Amino acid sequence: MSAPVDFRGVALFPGLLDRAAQEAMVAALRRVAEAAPMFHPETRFGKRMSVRMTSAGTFGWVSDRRGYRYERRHPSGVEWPPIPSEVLGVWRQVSGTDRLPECCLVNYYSEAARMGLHQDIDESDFSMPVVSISLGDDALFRVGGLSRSDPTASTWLHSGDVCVLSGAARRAFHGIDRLKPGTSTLLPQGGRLNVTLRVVT
Ligand code: MD3
Ligand code: FE
Repeated sequence: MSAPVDFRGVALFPGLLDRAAQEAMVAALRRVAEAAPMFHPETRFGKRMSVRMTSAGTFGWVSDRRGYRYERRHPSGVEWPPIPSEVLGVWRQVSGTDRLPECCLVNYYSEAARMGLHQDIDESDFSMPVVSISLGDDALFRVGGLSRSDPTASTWLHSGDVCVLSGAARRAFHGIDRLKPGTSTLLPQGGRLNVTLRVVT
């Protein structure tokens, strides 16, 4: 494993997953989505998010008219499936902690989907990193500072790239502005899958 690239405090491991590893991860995520189908979360204002999501692990991230939160069950009432071993392997490789992730959030971006600038601050221990895995089409990732109005910088994330968010970057504002459709052949229908691993409690 080569040393990460520092991008505004985010540790980037470009191409950490080769094609075979990416394919195995997609297959594992398909099994997750069979047990816990992807859904479009709604904001508490009743607006549908453009990204579809599901989760694996003890907790999943959900959002609806009651607001957003971690839940032990999928909206259908079933428990979230276990985090795939392929995904846990990446966490072990890059997270630098012996704790295991409690939530594996899986985001699917169609060509038109985006994710507005936000912070991930629903977890209780910010000394625990977040690990993110990109699969499929290239995505324009934006990262700023600890205030929404801080200057931001952007970089493209490619299929197989892994990011580790720790230190100050763990609470930085970030988002996905857009995809570059047709840049990857990994997902037959195109689009992008992003996996984020978090310790919640
Ligand atoms: C920077 N996901 O799920 S991944 C999210 O590509 C999320 O789907 C985006 O933001 C995506 O919350 C960005 C990279 C990422 C993930 C978590 C972070 C960057 C982060 C947490 C803190 C700072
Ligand atoms: Fe986030």
